[in-house]
Amino acid sequence: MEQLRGDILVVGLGVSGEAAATYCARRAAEGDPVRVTVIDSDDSEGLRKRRQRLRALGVDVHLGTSHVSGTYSLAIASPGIPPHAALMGEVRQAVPEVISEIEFAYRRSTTPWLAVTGTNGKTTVTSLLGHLLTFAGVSATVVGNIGTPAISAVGEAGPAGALVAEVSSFQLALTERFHPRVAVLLNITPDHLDWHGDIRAYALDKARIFEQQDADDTAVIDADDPGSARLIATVRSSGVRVVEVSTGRVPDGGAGLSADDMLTLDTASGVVTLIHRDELLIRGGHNVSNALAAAAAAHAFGAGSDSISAGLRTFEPIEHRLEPVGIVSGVEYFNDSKATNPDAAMRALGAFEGRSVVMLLGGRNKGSRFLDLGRAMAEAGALAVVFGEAGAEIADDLAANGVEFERAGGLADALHTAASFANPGTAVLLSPACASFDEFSDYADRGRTFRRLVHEIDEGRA
Ligand code: UMA
Repeated sequence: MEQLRGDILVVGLGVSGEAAATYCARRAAEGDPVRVTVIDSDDSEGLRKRRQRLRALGVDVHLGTSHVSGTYSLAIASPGIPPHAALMGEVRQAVPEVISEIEFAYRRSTTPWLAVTGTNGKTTVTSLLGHLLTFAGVSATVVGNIGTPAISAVGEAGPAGALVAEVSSFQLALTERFHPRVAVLLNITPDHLDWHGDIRAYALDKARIFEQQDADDTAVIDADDPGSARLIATVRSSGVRVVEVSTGRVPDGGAGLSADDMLTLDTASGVVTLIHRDELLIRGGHNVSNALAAAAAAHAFGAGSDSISAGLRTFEPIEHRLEPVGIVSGVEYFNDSKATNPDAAMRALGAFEGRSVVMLLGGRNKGSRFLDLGRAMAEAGALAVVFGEAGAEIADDLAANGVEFERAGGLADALHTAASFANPGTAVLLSPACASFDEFSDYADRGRTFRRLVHEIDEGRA
């Protein structure tokens, strides 16, 4: 790997900023001619702890300012900083090249990458893909938006390994050379409009996952979702092999569900039947589609069908995604805290067809409307408890669809309200359709709190 050179500015001291700065500092300690500075417009106790760790590595850290001073050749921007933030304006003025941490990690790595994006399902598909590759004997490291910054894994995956990255639209927006050998696009529905401005800009950033791909690469694209299906022709016309995914048919050369509900791959050497949809441990129609996408990506990377089938059979539900957290007095509770937009909440509701459901909806709105969700809830006969900052907006859209709901203050109040009227056999589903930041540090904090509160009800402590 060539030496890392120049004056680098890391913008934002979240987990990815700290990982990027640590990597640069380590390269400097190894003798690379590089200097690294970090800037963050906030100043909190958590950030000061990070500053302390970085200072010990010789990194210069500026907190509580959006003013960029000094000269830099490259800026590595954290995904959470929107393009319209004052800090980004300053950075663009002062630094000739601004890239994301994922782009930086890609430039510094020598292993092949597989990347997964989409509005919803990307964490599940990324973990499942990592699991399938591991079953196939590939030493796969799962990184990116899922939690572990890609740069901290660079150098750790051996020469025979692969990096499997969950990539968000924020991370893709600032890529240039990012070139995954296998790229997966699951769906594109409105989300993060406060960051991107509008759905068009959001979709263009998502499509950047295919930008550098060529005839040796594979693009796995969901053909059932109108937002992602729209890109199939364009990607195919650029010479990339496109593997379509559908739960309504088995596409030519693609991955699909057969008439007898078998997950099936149409490969160059014939049609391969994997497993029956009921053998999946992850529930709901959207997870059949997720499983097909992961299977297609693993196959494109060389995994055999037997190991793919075995991996599909053994993949367990992951934390905060339709995670069963307990049954109290016959009422079953599910933690789907990762559903931070209305489309994700609708998909979660779809996994409970034919069951009585109470949804806990609320948190901080990211610029969404909840009318489609309200319509789906009315059709399913689902009830709701709305809570948090967005509670009133959600209530209006549910009322417009005739959905019955109760109002609550925060999450704990919402849970207790739901528990007080849910009948045995009902599923109480935290699939909030909003971000968590009005009450929690992130969706995981919200999910853990929910789990704890359910256990407290179970133990009679609440
Ligand atoms: N900041 C500024 N100025 C600003 C705005 C922010 O200085 O104007 C600073 C903040 O004070 C903060 C830092 O920038 O210290 C922001 O860090 P960050 O939000 O980019 O967060 P990280 O901790 O680096 O985490 C990021 C991803 N966060 C986001 O995209 C918002 C994490 O995804 C990811 O797991 C992590 O990198 C490792 O790759 C989280 C997420 O919410 C889970 N993702 C969104 C989603 O899934 O919907 C896309």
